Order: sequence, then C-alpha cells, then structure tokens
Amino acid sequence: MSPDTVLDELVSAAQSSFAAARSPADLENAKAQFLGKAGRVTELMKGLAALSVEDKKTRGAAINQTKQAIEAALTARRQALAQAELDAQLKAEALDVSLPGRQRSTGGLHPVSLTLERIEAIFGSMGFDVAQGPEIETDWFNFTALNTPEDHPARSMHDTFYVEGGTEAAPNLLRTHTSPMQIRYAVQHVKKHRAMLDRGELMPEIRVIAPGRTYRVDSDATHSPMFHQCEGLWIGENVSFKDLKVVFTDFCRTFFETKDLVLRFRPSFFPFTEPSAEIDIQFQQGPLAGRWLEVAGSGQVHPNVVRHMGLDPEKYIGFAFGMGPDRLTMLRYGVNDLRLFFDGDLRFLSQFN
Ligand code: 2U9
Repeated sequence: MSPDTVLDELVSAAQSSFAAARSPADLENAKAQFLGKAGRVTELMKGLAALSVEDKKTRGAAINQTKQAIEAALTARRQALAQAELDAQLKAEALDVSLPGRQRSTGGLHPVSLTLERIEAIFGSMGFDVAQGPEIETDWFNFTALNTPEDHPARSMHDTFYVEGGTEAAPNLLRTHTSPMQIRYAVQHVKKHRAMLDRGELMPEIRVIAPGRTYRVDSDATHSPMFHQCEGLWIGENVSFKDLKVVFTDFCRTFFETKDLVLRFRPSFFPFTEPSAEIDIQFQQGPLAGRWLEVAGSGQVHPNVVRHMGLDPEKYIGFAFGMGPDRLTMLRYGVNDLRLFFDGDLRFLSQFN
C-alpha cells in the first residue's frame, strides 16, 4: 500500500467513525482515536522523526492535509449533531399557537358573602363596628347572659347542638345566634372604660354588628342546620326605639336600593329584649310589591342583659336587632330555596359574579 492510500483510508476511517457517533460524547471519543495524544494522526507525526529532511517535507505536508481533512469531517459532524439535537428539542417543545387558549375561570364571592359585605358596609357607614368571634360557645354567653330562662325550649337538645368540652353545669354548644359575640364585645368595651364609669363619666356608646355562622337542629327548604345571622346592638345613655326605626329603615332602603319601601314594627317577644318587635318590609314596586315580608327581630335590650354587660340599666339603654343574611339574599335575588346556597353547585353560584 502506498503511503497516500494509507492516508486516504485514515480519512475514510475517521469519516465513518464520526458518522457512527450518535451523540457529542461519542464524537469526542471518536476524535481522540484520530487526533488525540495517542491518536493515529499523532502516531504518524511521530514517525516523521526517522525520515530525511526531504521526505519530512513531503510526508509532513501529506499528513497535515490528512489531519485537516479529518478536522473538517469532525467539524461537519459536530454541526450535524448539534443541528439534530436542536431539531429534536424544537419538535419536543413545539407549540401549536393556533390551539384555543385554556380557559381560566375566575372565582367570586358566595351570594351570602356578598350580602354580609353589603350589611357590614352599610352599618359601617352608620358608625357600627364589626365583631367576629367563636362559633363554639358556652351556655352562659349563648343563653344565660341573654336572659334565656333555664327551662327555655331553645336550650333543649332538639334545638341546640351541644358539643364536647364543657361541664354539665357549663356545657359547650354551637352558638344558636350571634348575640353571644355582642355580649363579649360589650363586656370588653365596659372593661376598657371601667375607670370612666367609676368616675361617673359617660362611657362612649356601644355600636356594633355581629355577622357570622350560627347553628340549630333544623333542616328543610327554609331551614339549614348552619345558617347566617347578623345582629346589631346600640347601647348609650339615650338610645331609643325611634333610633332603631331610623337606623333599620335606612338600612333596608340602602340594602334593597329603593326608597319605595315601607317598614312595619309588629309587637313580639324575645327573652333578650323588652319590648320586642318583628320588622316586616313591603316593597311598593317590583315582583314582591304589596306583600309584607318578615326580615328581622328587634327590641329594646332587656335590663337583665344590660346588667350582664356590666352596666347599670337605669343609666344605659339601647336596642338590638337580628336578621338572617340568607333570607335577605333570597329576597334580593329572588331565590326560592335556601338549600341552593349550601349545595355548592357552580351553575347556581356563578350567576352572582
Ligand atoms: C344582645 C342583646 C339583644 C338580638 C335580636 C332578634 C331580636 C331576632 C332572629 C330572628 C330570626 C334573627 O333572622 S333570625 O335568625 N333575631 O329576632 N335578635 S333582637 O338581640 C340581642 C342581641 C344581643 C346583647
């Protein structure tokens, strides 16, 4: 074999070896066999030492050409592998920009939460604080402080969920109304102003609403074992039934967004208020026009309840009211089944946002 044939075959061998490399790492291994320190081209170079000056020149030039041809083959294969890698990556990460976008649904507030926000905003604008607190209560805050007699039917197991953790004398229960929160708020308020009261000075008024979840053993189309309540309390030196009428009328007209609304205060009874009244409203226009709708209970806070707040009922007087945000939401939006609010069906709930 002539030396040139050996060199040509070396180039071919390198080309096929590079072509067989499937990855950049394979290719670098193949390169080492030809161009590395112990590679075949390097070995040929070493052989030059034994040649004459004249032969060195011709043979050296021929080996250099071979080396250049192998380097060119290497570069070409490197580029081909890089391109193949890029193609594969582009294919794997291909985006079909003509596909329709994935819909992202936005959440929204529950209709009853919307009502609670409205109630808080309206009473807030009339100077009422918002008090929130425990749903597990003691029987003292839920019943005794609210002047509910020991043998009152509301205290029975049929009406109230009793829970573990209390004693027989002081059982724990799920609050049946938010009134205990108002007692808590009032007791704190009185404590804060004890020094003023002791000096015979006038305490700042208590003006608070207590919205939240309440629980009773009851379940049908108009009753859910968990329901919402919002109660209000205003205690001061000279707060009267007249103030209750003004505040509640104003609230109803703002809440239902109509001045064409008449209120009726109908005598009633609650253990925690005396005198007491149910509040009915009548729309003058719209689908419910002319019907009297019961929306709240109310009354002048009972002297025993004022005493439980730590105040002298001869000096401090006021009113309280209680309403059901669930029912107010039904009236506002024309919903006829309370259970829809608690089924979690998005077809219903999404209509409010
Ligand atoms: C304190 C003192 C008195 C709150 C009141 C009502 C009348 C009432 C319910 C009727 C059905 C609300 O919609 S309902 O669930 N409430 O009728 N609530 S007076 O009286 C209080 C509250 C707190 C310290």
